[in-house]
Amino acid sequence: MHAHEPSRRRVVAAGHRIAVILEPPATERLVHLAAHARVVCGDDVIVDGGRVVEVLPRRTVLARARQHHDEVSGAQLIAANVDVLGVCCPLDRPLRAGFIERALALAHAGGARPLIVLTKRDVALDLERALDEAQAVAAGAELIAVSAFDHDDVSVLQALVQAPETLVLLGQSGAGKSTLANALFGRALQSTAEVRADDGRGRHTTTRTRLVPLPWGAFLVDTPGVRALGLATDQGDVDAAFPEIDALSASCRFRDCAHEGEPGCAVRVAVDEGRLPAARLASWHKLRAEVARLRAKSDPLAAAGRKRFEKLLSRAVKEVSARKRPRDGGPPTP
Ligand SMILES: Nc1nc2c(ncn2[C@@H]2O[C@H](COP(=O)(O)OP(=O)(O)O)[C@@H](O)[C@H]2O)c(=O)[nH]1
Ligand SMILES: [Mg+2]
Ligand SMILES: [Zn+2]
Repeated sequence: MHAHEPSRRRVVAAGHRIAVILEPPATERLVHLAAHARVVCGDDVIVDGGRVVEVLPRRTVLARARQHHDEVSGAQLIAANVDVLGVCCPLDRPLRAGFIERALALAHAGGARPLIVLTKRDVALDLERALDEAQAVAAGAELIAVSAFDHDDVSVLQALVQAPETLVLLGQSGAGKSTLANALFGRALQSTAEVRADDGRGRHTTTRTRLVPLPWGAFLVDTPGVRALGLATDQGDVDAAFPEIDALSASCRFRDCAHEGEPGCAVRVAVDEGRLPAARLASWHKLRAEVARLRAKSDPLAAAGRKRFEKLLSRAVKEVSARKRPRDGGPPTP
């Protein structure tokens, strides 16, 4: 056995200069991060001698626009390598189609596969109606209705997240995320307490977002921070969440038609003829305006879209990999 052999590990939680990694078969270990290394929950990393020496390329990211005094100041990474974005909408209250549309744009921006999960099926106000309304905005995303207390329902969800895929559940408070997470986990998850550690220079904590291994080999990102998820997308991501509007706009007279009353607007015609719900177009306008506003505030993510975002991410990755590995087990290179 070589104690210092570099090994590939998954990050459970990360903080300033420390991270918790999964250590097979079933333990966790604290490792050090270089000073400016940006590592998040779900990252795949190379660990050597008790420190993270490389962050492997991220397949997907879950990010939100960082808000500071009402100003957008960049993208905040919440988790990496999330495969399935579970968009939770409770059936015990009216469906919020706008939330689904927003989440779909977010999924497209980060690369995760959206899965619409209508929760609390057992106490649904009007299941058929909710299914119809959700289907109307699903934009091709998979859609299921579940009760967290029904074993068969939970199995359906489980089958949609195959090992070693990673699931995150998004939704408003009370949507049933925790109850569903516990059902998937098989027992009550511990509350997402911060990990505190002392690296010899002071105390450090990780974020409350944590990666939880699920019994069948898949993973769950358990996070409290997705309730007020800002829109971290670009116009193309919004269009991806509204494929029928995107398709109609090909027939608009102007290539850059904003569907705001321009002559020859095929989208307006579709609304007038009842082929496109007016609320759908209103949502599209709202999200497009929001993205444009972010762009105006020169948010680095919204400003140049996904390409620029990926550039920022790869820079973050290089920051880590470029650091020289100390030969001993000393503190991380500053
Ligand atoms: N009837 C029913 N109640 C549920 C279900 N899932 C969650 N709840 C209840 O809804 C409330 C909020 O659930 P919780 O998981 O805490 O929501 P969260 O805020 O999204 O984590 C709790 O009282 C749960 O017991 C379900 O499938 N059926
Ligand atoms: Mg909860
Ligand atoms: Zn138009």
